[in-house]
Amino acid sequence: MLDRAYTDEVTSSDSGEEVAVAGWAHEIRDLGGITFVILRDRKGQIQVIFKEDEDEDLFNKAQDVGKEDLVHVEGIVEENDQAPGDREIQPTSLEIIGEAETPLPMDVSKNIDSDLSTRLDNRFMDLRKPEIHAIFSLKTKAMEAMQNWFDEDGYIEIDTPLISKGGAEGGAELFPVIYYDEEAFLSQSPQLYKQMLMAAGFDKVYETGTAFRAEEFATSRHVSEINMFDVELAFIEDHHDVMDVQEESFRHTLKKVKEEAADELETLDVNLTVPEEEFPRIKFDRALEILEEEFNHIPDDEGDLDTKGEKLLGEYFEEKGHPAFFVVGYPGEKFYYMQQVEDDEVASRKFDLIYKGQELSSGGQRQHDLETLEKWMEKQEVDKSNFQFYLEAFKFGMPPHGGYGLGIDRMIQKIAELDNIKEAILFPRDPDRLEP
Ligand code: AMO
Repeated sequence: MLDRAYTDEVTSSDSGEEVAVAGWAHEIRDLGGITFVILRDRKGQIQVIFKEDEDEDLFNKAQDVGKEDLVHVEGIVEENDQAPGDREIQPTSLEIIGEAETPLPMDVSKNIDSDLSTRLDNRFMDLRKPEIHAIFSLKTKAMEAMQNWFDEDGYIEIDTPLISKGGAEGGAELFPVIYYDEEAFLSQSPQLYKQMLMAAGFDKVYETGTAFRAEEFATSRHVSEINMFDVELAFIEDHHDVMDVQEESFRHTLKKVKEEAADELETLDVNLTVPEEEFPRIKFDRALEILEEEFNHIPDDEGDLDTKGEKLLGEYFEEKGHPAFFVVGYPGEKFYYMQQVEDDEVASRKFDLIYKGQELSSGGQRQHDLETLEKWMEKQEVDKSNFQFYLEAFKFGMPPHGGYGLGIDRMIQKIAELDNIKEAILFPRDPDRLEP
């Protein structure tokens, strides 16, 4: 390994010590006989000072360093309260490991904002920015916290196939792939497999995976390839048991992010509040009433809340101190696999979690009775022949169960307060973007 310390490991108390660092030239300042190179690695920045009257050769070498060149510096740490972090390096050697071509495809300094499309076109460069690093460091901590919650509660981590014969959610949103000599599809959701594992006696499972949606969209909250956190649990009473799991694990995640990603939140300028009170659980019909009464808004789609509806409801509940709430009991017609509430033809045991005015997850209690499930499939004109492998699992003792799928990218978007979901994904996919 190259001898180097991270910049955050070098402090003013190391004054007089020898150190080696490696990083990109974030800024170069030329003051006549003195050149400052601000070197950036993923942990921070450090100033390196080159003085012509102290080491002319090294000073001349420093003149060749260009912005975003990758350099390795050895030297002595000096305390300096004028320098960022109150310390700097007096170099004894300088090596340019990787030169950066000019002009740079985009500027990496914070004060020059490129538009999102340019940033995504040059994503490796965009990802060098400290505030973008903070998003992914925060995501690592958030997902660790989330998974810990489930691990500690005895859940089994699963991996389900990403290539399948059909989709769980509907035919139009599938990406076809050629699988040997037959057509197959990229998975939209692990849902059917999660359910089959309930019949396998796994009881409680979670999966951090990928889902693909071939929908047409041009919004700030959709992508074609989603990072998804899926959960399923058996022997439930009803969908409230599933919401309890979603609520507790989400609150735990927010709490851990606030504690353990405090630096990242500061870099992102986010003041995160952890909702301690119970998340309100309102019925779909009540959500429509609030929208009409308070905002004179009627969603476009009869059986769903539209983006504007979610946003307005978000404002309504945020004002009452609830950034997170559930909408429960959507019209069931579209969801053959959701359990219907008795004597209520329109309400299903489906719920959505809305956080800061955006849907983060969707789930509910499933239909576990084969006869009723098949009845709903017929009613919704779902071709049962594509689902035989799934229906088999209901014939040999399927426990009552439910679960949900949480959009990880949307969750990070909302926690980090990013305008666009794509900022929360390293290399996002949308209908117009297949590279980088
Ligand atoms: P659903 O289709 O609502 O439900 O998806 C669950 C969650 O995934 C996220 N999501 C998306 N994020 C970005 N871009 C998209 N195109 C996109 N589509 C979905 C959202 C959404 O709430 N099978 C059910 C889950 C279940 O019941 O277990 C499902 O996939 O945050």
